[in-house]
Amino acid sequence: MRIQTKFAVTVAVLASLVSTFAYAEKWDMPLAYSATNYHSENAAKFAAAVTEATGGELEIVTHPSGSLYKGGEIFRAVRTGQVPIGERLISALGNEDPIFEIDALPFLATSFEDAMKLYKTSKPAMEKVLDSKGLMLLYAVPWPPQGLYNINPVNSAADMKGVKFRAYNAATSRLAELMGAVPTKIEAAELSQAFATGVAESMISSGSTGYDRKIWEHVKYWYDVQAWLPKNMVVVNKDSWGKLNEEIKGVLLEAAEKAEKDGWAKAEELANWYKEQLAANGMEISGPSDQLRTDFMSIGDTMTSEWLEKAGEEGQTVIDAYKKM
Ligand code: PCA
Repeated sequence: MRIQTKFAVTVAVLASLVSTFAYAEKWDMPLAYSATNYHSENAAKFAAAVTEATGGELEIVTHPSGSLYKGGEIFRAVRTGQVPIGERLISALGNEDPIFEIDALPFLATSFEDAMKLYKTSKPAMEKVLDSKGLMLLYAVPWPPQGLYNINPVNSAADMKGVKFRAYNAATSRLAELMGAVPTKIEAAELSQAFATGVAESMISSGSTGYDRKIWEHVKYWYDVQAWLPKNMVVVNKDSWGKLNEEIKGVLLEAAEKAEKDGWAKAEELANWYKEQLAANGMEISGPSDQLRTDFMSIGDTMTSEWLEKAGEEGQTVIDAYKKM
């Protein structure tokens, strides 16, 4: 009897091991931004929560700083199934579909509250496009408001003529062009080097990225233009998703919901802190002059009408829904 019991226990243990091995799955999750950035830390917590709640049946491992795939490669890597999951800046995906560029339209949504409204109203359209590409949205988290970094003081758009401007998507390239600056696309991970070597002299970005890259070593001025709050999103490949059992899917969705909530709270909590850090490290932080603001507003109008031409009725419908909210 005792021997039989022992045997039964052994069989049960072996069976559970086998099932663990059968379902154990490792997901690599590429991220473009530095490990200490709150987006990456939030993703790492999300990954750890999933790994823990599934008892390792699904282990998610994050790869920050573009170490596995660079920012510009991540979306395609997930779409083509090279990796099951990854994080990408939404507004950089205009080539995939114009709807993604709604996320960086100057002065459409300039506060966290409005950014959330824009997220809610643009989400169904984004999800439809993602679905058609074999992807699913898990969560999205904003960057703090975007301001203008420059090595010299800027009082109007005219001061930007000929300035080497680091762009992170098509919208920031276009903005540079409309100011008469010269845009170059550079990943956040390569920013310090670009500024150190003079390849870039200016950019529009959050206090967060300036802080991460110790931008004060090269740049003196930051103007708090509050032009927009772009978001990163985490997407998953639908084939990879389809292979998970229902329990694990539930764990992932729950962890994603928490990551989204925590990420928004963190971004808002840190927004002012980042500005303080820029100032504490010797940068001059101020609002834009009236002229600069007026110039940016008019550039924003141009960019919005250009975008509406591309995004058509569907784009207009989202903007209308956002404005009504
Ligand atoms: N930082 C990212 C995108 C937006 C932001 O605030 C970057 O500069 O690449």
